[in-house]
Amino acid sequence: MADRRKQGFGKQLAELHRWNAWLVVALAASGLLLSWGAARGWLGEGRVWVKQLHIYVGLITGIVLVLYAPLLRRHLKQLRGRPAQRGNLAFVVFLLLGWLLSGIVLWQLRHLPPRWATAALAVHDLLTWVGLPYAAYHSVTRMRWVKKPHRRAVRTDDFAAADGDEARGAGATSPYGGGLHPAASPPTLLTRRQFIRGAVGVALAAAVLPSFFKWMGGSLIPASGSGNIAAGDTDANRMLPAPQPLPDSANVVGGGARGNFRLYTVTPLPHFDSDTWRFRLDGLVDRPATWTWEQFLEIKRRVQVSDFHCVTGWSVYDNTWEGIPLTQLLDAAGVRAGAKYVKFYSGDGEYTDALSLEQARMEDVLVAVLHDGQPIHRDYGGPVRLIVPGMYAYKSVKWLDRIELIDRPHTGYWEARGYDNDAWVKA
Ligand SMILES: Nc1nc2c(c(=O)[nH]1)N[C@H]1C(S)=C(S)[C@@H](COP(=O)(O)O)O[C@H]1N2
Ligand SMILES: [Mo]
Repeated sequence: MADRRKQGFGKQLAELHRWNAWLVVALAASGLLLSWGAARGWLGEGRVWVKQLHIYVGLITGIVLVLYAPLLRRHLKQLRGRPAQRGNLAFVVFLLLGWLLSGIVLWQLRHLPPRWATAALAVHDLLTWVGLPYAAYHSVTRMRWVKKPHRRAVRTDDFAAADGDEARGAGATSPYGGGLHPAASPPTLLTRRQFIRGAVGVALAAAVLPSFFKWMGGSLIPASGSGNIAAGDTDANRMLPAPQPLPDSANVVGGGARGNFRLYTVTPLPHFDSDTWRFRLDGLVDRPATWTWEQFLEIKRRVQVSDFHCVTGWSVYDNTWEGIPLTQLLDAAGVRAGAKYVKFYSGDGEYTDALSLEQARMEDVLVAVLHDGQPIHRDYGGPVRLIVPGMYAYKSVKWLDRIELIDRPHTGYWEARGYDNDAWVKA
């Protein structure tokens, strides 16, 4: 009678564990795909679907947690005297809750202040850095071949058996009951299991730690003045002469950007040379114009400090941008009466976006040439990129080389692939 109940409980746990494992696999795969910058171009519209999938699967994990909640007390009781198992359980529940809550904030970020998204993304990423290697270690070291040969035959539906002291040995193969060695083990320096565990742990650490520390340095602890978009010798662009910063820009009045840009592109990275680079302003204007680099550098610039928000949750605060206010360029060109929208073209030949004329005339919309006193690096849109601080950064076209005044709406690159045309950042 009591045995039946125990067996039912064990089955329930095993079922939840299996569901949870597969959900985590699906979340890891979709999440890594989403965070992989280079995949943006070939994913295209698929990115928006993968994101939806990631969100739905995440919410289902929430349901699994809710179903598990009433079993928690009994599960903990069952694990009494097994601190390693309890620790594992607590850590897994902590991971899942952390992922879920930060994920909900990221999912709803358009309705929340950007600082929330910044914090949620840091949590989501950190848990992923720690949680995925842990999950990989957890599943590999519990695979049957890692166990002692004589235990290979034991099946996971012995969860219930793990409840009874007499069955602890058998429970060793289950995710809830492992960790005990038979007293009769021959005295070896390292058991086969310890060795494999150690090897798996070392391999995972070697694979993950270098990029983890890189991420720590960049995203988790946004160092002031670390702005990663300054052009160094490694800039693939060859734009001569270099633009000379205004005093406010040279002094970095914003104090230095806080946070890191994530390199996004939907094409192979383009590069530019001042000999062939041209900037055009045309369409419904009285005086269409084409500038060479040298001519372009003669246009009066201004310095602005503003925050930069990507709709995927990361932000870079306090950027000191120097560039030409778009409205100044528009006035110089003489916008015709029929013009209603402004279309922006990237020199990558693929990316475009658009603003209404009214939006384009907002005073902080900038055709930027310098960031924190340095030429904008090729990777981050140099030599010239658009900056629209009031909107999510998919409006901030990189490698901007043409502005066209048009009379009907234009659907930009990401908007055509499912992003909202309304990109306003809620303050
Ligand atoms: N040409 C071009 N411009 C672009 C993009 C792009 O992929 N190609 N991505 C946009 C998005 S979604 C963001 S968040 C920012 C990222 O800028 P960064 O690569 O300098 O970090 O650029 C925007 N402008
Ligand atoms: Mo973005």
